[in-house]
Amino acid sequence: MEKGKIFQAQLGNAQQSQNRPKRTLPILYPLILAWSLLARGTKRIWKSTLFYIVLFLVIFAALFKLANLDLKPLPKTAALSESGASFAGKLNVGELKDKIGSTDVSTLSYNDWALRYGLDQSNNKYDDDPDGDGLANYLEYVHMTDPKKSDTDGDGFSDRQEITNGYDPDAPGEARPTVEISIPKIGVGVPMIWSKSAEEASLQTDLESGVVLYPKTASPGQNGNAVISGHSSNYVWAKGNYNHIFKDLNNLAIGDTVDVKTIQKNGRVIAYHYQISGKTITSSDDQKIFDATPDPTITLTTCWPLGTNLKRLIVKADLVK
Ligand SMILES: [Ca+2]
Ligand SMILES: [Ca+2]
Ligand SMILES: [Ca+2]
Repeated sequence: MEKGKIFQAQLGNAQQSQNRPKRTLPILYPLILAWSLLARGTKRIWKSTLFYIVLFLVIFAALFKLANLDLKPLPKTAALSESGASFAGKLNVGELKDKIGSTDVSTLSYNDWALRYGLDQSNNKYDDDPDGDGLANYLEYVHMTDPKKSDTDGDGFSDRQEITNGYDPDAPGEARPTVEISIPKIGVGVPMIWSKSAEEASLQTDLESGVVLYPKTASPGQNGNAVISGHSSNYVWAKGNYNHIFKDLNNLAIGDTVDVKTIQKNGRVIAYHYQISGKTITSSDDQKIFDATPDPTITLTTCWPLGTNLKRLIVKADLVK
């Protein structure tokens, strides 16, 4: 081959390789280098500084990971179905999880908790109520209240009274747990505001910060009908970030889920799961939406049709037991 052609051929190869995209991740460079040194099979590589650096890094990473493993996490979340709290008979681990309605609560942490308060840890004590506050031990555990003290925060109201009425049992006074409502199907994730007044002006102010729970209706997770209202539309100049939060409520169907999370001051997060049981459209002054229910239910309401306040769209959901 002529010299000129060889040069052209080399140039061609060089251009080809320049055009090839470089896809190797920078993080892989030390590994590739170490591998290529190993592949040569020469004894020198065992003396190579690079090899020891890589070896050191691998051992360091493994030890770091091992040191940071949390082998016994104490779960802070629990799902709960509180209605029908009278259970009898001997219980085992599976039954405790069934009662709490969750698989993410370990019996280890229940036992740790029981130990802290000097409770009998045997399996048939979940339903005991040594402090007589009406709250079984497993519910005291769920709320992280004192199973041997009827009024954990010492504010004059028993743990059971506070929980039933939507107050934080482990924070004195009229403290409320923080509540978040999520409806995955329609992409809703919104704070729930404990409205103190059903006056229109007051409700409108509360609606600037989320959806509102009407006063004197049930608390989320507890027996009764919790009536929760949110905007489907509002004036373009209206304040707040939740002016269209319930615009897709009509897309919900029976069986869809509504999740309600209550967060207590002591860090305890309790998740209640509801399922849509019905949907209807009614007049804007229909008081039936406030009808009491014996079991824990939620009534979600919003103005309907979209862009008007002529009627009300009502979606009902029942607590999953
Ligand atoms: Ca109790
Ligand atoms: Ca108690
Ligand atoms: Ca109390």
